[in-house]
Amino acid sequence: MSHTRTSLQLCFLLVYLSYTAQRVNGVWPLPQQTEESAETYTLSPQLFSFTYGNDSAVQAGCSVLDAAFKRYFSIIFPDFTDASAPGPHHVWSQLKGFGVSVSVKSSGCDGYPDEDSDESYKLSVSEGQALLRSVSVWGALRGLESLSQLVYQDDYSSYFINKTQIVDFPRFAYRGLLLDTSRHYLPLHAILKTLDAMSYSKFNVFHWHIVDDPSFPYQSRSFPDLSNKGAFHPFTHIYTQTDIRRVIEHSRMRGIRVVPEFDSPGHTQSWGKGQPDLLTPCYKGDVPSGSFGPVNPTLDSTYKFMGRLFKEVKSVFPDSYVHIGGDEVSFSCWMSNPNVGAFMKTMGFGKDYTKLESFYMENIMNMTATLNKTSIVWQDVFDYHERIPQDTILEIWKGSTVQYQAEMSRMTKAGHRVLLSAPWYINHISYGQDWRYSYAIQPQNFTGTEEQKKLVIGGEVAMWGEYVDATNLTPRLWPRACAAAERLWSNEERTLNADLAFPRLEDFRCKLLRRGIQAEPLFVGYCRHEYN
Ligand code: CP6
Repeated sequence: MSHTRTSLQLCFLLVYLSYTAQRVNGVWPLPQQTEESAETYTLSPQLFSFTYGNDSAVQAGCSVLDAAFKRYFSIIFPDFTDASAPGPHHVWSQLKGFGVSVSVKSSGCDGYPDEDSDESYKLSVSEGQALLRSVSVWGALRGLESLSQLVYQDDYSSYFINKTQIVDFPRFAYRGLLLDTSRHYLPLHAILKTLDAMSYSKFNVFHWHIVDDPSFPYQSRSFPDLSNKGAFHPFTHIYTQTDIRRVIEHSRMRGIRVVPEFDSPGHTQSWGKGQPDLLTPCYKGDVPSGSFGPVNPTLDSTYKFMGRLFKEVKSVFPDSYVHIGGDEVSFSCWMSNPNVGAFMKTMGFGKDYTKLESFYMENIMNMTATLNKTSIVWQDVFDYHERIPQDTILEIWKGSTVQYQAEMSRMTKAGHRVLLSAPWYINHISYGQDWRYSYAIQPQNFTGTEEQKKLVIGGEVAMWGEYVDATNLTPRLWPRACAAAERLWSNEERTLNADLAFPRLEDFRCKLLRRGIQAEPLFVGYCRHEYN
């Protein structure tokens, strides 16, 4: 009896093993529609090619896709080198070729992705070929990513892909990730690597919280003293204009927008070192105490400086959005300063310092509007300001689920577009599978009309930098950020169950390792190719 049971179990085990050896696979984040069949094709790197479809509006010479074909070839065939290529042609002749034909409907390879980019694509994998169709090159990039995730290897390192049909598009247009390069400087390679990993999860916005209280690493052309005096180190811990161009180009090649944040009037201690008279002198009694508070909103010179800074920012960062902060402004220094008091009186603000704050932010928002930029501000600005320009995007970072849902109701009722970040502060860590909390978030669960729900343009994973530098950035981000990536890309109904997502995410984490991203484990287990 026990003998029979054992062989029965063994039989199941073998079936299970042969199944997993074939395929644990899938695409992360889950495509909107996938039809997969058991029909399997063998791929060989020697006979695999990417081509532009005859009817494609973009052809060879398209910078974005030419480069993507090279990248994805290496991703799909990670252990292929010319040296490992079999020489004699009779070996090849046993293998069939496989061509990926990419057809893009509208022309344009040299531009930047932006808020209205079409990221949809259709992918059809059949015998000997894959057809990838998209409206824009940005959609083609998303399709190439999905295609690369469909390819798998057996224990003998042969490559396979199954017959598959995918129809896919993002649920939300804005799927962001915030990096904070002020609390700790992140070297260029760490930022570029993060951009690579973002593209694997179909994130499309890099929110660069580039400066803050502790350091000012942005090397400004107009105001070089900001980084000369405000960076942790004036030569080694800065982002030069060349560095920034590299970040923007690396992002563009992956369909990722770069939205810089120059946060003011709070969070600006480091600005004061290189820009005299910018910050408010705090007073102790009748005399300046020697310490400084937020940006001084009472001086013309402040607005002249901010105007020139944002004019430069516009010339450096091509995206139509710019983040202007506006969070966590402490009033105590403003309150201590008699000149600020006199200004309050002149302006008729009484003792209401939120009015002063509003006055300042209004000036900044007018500047960015004049520069044809859409402003993003932290939720604080909405909380203290009665009338914000209608097209300002509000980013929610505070509160419990109940609190931020109420906030989203109010903001969208006022007609503002909103971004949700509060539940995705993944700089916070805890013991266990905290990706499940991120996965459970439903950004449109709040009281409001369909019109209001449409004003949720997406969300952001935030990696604040107080306890994060290049040593721990990657494992803290990945695979935890992937949970939000799926929430922001995929169909809500098809991704309700985290237990169903778990094996797919485990598999995706192994893919990240295979691609050189040191993603931390989700739980007990192993990857077939462990590269750490
Ligand atoms: N820096 C800036 C921060 C934070 C914010 N703005 C922050 C606040 C609370 C937490 C995490 C980050 N470090 N400039 C708020 C948007 Cl828990």
